[in-house]
Amino acid sequence: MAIPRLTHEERDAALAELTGWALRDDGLAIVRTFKFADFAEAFGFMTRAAIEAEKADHHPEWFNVYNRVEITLTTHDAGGLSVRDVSLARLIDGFV
Ligand code: HBI
Repeated sequence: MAIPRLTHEERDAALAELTGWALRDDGLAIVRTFKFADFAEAFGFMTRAAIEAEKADHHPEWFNVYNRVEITLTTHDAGGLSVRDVSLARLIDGFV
C-alpha cells in the first residue's frame, strides 16, 4: 500500500514532538537507544513494543544486547519516514 513520505518540514516538526529520537544520517529513519536495568527489563519492553507494532502493522528494525535496545523506524513502503514511524515512536515512548 503506497504511503506518503513526510516532507522535511513534517519530519522536523515530528522530531520536535518526540523524546530522544534522532534523524539517521541519511534522513530516511529515526533512531533511539534505550537502556534498561537488565536484560529481562529490555526484553519486556521489546515484547510490549512488538505487540503494538503488530497491531499497527508497522515493524521496527532493532538490536538488543543485554540491557540496551537500539530502534530504527522507517517506512519501507514510503522509502523513508512516514506518519507510521512517528506514531509507533510515540507508542514506544509511552513504555519508558
Ligand atoms: N514496517 N517499518 C515498516 N515499513 C513498512 O513499509 C511496512 C512495515 N510492516 C508491514 C508492512 N509495511 C506491510 O503493510 C506492507 O509490506 C504490505
